[in-house]
Amino acid sequence: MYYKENPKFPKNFMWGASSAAWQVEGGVAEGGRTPAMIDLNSKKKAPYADDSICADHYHRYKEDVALMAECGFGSYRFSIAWSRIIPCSDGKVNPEGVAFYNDLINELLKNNITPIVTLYHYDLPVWVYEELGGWKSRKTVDAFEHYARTCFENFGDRVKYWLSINEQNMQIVYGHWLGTSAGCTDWEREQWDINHIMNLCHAKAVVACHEMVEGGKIGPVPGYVPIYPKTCNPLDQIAAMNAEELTEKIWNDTYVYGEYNGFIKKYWEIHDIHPDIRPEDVVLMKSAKIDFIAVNCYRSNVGCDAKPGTERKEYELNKFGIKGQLQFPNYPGEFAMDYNPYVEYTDWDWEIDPVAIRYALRYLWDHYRLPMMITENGYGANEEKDADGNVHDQARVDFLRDQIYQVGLAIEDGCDVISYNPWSFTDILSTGNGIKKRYGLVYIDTTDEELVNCTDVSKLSMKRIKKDSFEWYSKLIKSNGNDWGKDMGVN
Ligand code: BGP
Repeated sequence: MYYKENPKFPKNFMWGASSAAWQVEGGVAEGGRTPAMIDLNSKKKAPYADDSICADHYHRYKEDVALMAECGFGSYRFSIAWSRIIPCSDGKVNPEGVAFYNDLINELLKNNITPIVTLYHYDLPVWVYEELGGWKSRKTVDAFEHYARTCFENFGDRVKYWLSINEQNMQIVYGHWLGTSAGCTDWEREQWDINHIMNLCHAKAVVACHEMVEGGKIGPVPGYVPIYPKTCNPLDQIAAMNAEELTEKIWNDTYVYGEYNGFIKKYWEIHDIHPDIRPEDVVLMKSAKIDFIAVNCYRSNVGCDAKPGTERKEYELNKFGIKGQLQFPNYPGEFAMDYNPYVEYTDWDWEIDPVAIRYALRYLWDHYRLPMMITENGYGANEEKDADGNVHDQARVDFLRDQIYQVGLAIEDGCDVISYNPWSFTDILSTGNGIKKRYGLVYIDTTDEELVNCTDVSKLSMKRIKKDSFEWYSKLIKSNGNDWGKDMGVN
């Protein structure tokens, strides 16, 4: 179906928004939480703020949940900070950490908001890195299993939707940017060992969830960026397929089929890479049957032929929000990427491409036939208050409207989609651009400068200001996707 005026969303469709502990909570040294590697990584992103305060959700979660309820939320996707629950290598459970998430979960349920909980969103505890060897060590699999089981035991009576690992593919593909490569001297090789350890952690969590959580469902959270061929040159098509394999498909195949696909096995053989995959790992991975796929989708990419012998160029993200600073990769003999002349770009050179999300849902449904939920999608922008003290974010309204419309079309195409949770509810810390790159439906009245210079968080206003997108989204979701607003204009 190409076009439908008003696509229908299923009854009981869950509308909400999404966050991650290290990007929303703050309170990093409170309630018994110990440092995470991402705290250290976030300090490397100066002049932007680190994750010490973020949106101060740790202290203001009740106010935030009240706003979610006012907006009409049916779901909220957030993550648990591993080092709040298990702060040290002795494995002891931190009651204060458990109490914080119990309070948050209970507050959500009181407001009829279904919690969708990520176990791991980039925040490896420092003790796991220093004392166990981090992602390179098999000891981390046991530690992760203990952490996951602790979460299921303490929250599984009320939380039924669980997510294992956020964007494992991006943690490998952008290992330096996200800090996954800490301590590695030969990333080209070591990334595959780390990836395997992550796969084992994911599998352990899936098995434990099914064993411990009555009615519990669990899935992975791939970051999905559809890759279109630049032209109908068959070589561009193959390049796009190579890019698809090496940035996302090999992960999705592994989650769904419980084994590495032929493409990656051959890739390892050609590059003389030998991850330590043991017979018992193969059994574990096969036994971990996921219930759904959670999809993070913001943009698309264009793949094109990269001739052997041409100069290798790495993918360089746009780090400062000034258009034109992104560098696309050229991997000779594999693939290159390029700008897409058919779409607009954000200030960070991310493609504004609503059709990408329909493509993602169609692709994943066609390949894997599993229910899907959108756990991230959104518009990151430089934003300030207007003279009237409000934030008129028409660009975000346009972005969300066009994207949600395409989700609706994917549902009309026959895809099984159960929930939509854009990134993010309030403004929160971005992975590399502090609070300057804003995604929220709710503005947080602060700046990176204020956060960097703050010595006492209780003195900050951190006022929550509902943006225009909040009001627009509220109407849409309260009507279960019927009231698009007067400016409905579809692509
Ligand atoms: C996803 C991550 C999130 C989030 C988002 C936006 O890949 O799961 O943690 O930050 O991207 O990215 P950024 O903050 O870099 O704009």
